[in-house]
Amino acid sequence: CKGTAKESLLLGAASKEVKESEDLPKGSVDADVSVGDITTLAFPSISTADFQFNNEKASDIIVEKVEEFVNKLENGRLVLVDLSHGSKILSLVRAKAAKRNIDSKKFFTFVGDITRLYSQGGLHCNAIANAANWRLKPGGGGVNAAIFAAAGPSLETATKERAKSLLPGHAVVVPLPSDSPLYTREGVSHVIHVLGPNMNPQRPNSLNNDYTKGCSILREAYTSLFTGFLSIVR
Ligand code: AR6
Repeated sequence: CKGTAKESLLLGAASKEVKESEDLPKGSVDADVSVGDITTLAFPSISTADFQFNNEKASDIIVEKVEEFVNKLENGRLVLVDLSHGSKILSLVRAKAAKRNIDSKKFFTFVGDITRLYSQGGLHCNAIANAANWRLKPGGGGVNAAIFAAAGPSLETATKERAKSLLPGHAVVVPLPSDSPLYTREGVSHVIHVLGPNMNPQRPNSLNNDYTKGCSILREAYTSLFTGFLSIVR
């Protein structure tokens, strides 16, 4: 899925090298950024911050689901993102992915703000995933607050046209209106909202530490997310 003419212009004008970090696996420098013909999904680790899901278990599920889906992407790649170089989930996933047969050009981790991956990190992502709340509302905290704030009010309107709420484990793909700063500045054409399992007793529908249910819902969440991304790529 090639970028639009507008995106290509944006990419051509602002093309820059990827800042390789010591955190990035070998090969991620090939995560050359400005390639319009590679479709990229950037996603945060669903449920592991505000929703308090166990990092070890979440990292197993991320690697399992990436391995299942990555080869279905002919010309696409998946990038797990977090804000800090000290991110526990990124290092767990990197270590576990390295032991599996996963192409490091098609899956890698990246440190940066998911709403600024192109303008600050030089990484062009066509789609970004949001760890949403069930009402699909702006605010709250974490990545949800950041994505809605960066996208501007048109994301809320576009989201409402697609879905009013989400069940845990489900995702909804929302095309981003072309007036959104995430589109014009970052080249993001789709936001995929996904609702993960909640282990935080202060938030709605807490699973009260039931990791049998929790793991099953988290698997379902990544399946819905990656299936949604595949529907854009095809
Ligand atoms: N860029 C990249 N990664 C981020 C960013 C960012 N701007 N902000 C947070 N992360 P969370 P959850 C990482 O809490 O656990 C919200 O209030 C973060 O470090 O956003 O699924 C919603 O409204 C972590 O690795 O999502 C829901 O109610 C990951 O993103 C609830 O939180 C997910 O952290 C969802 O909680």
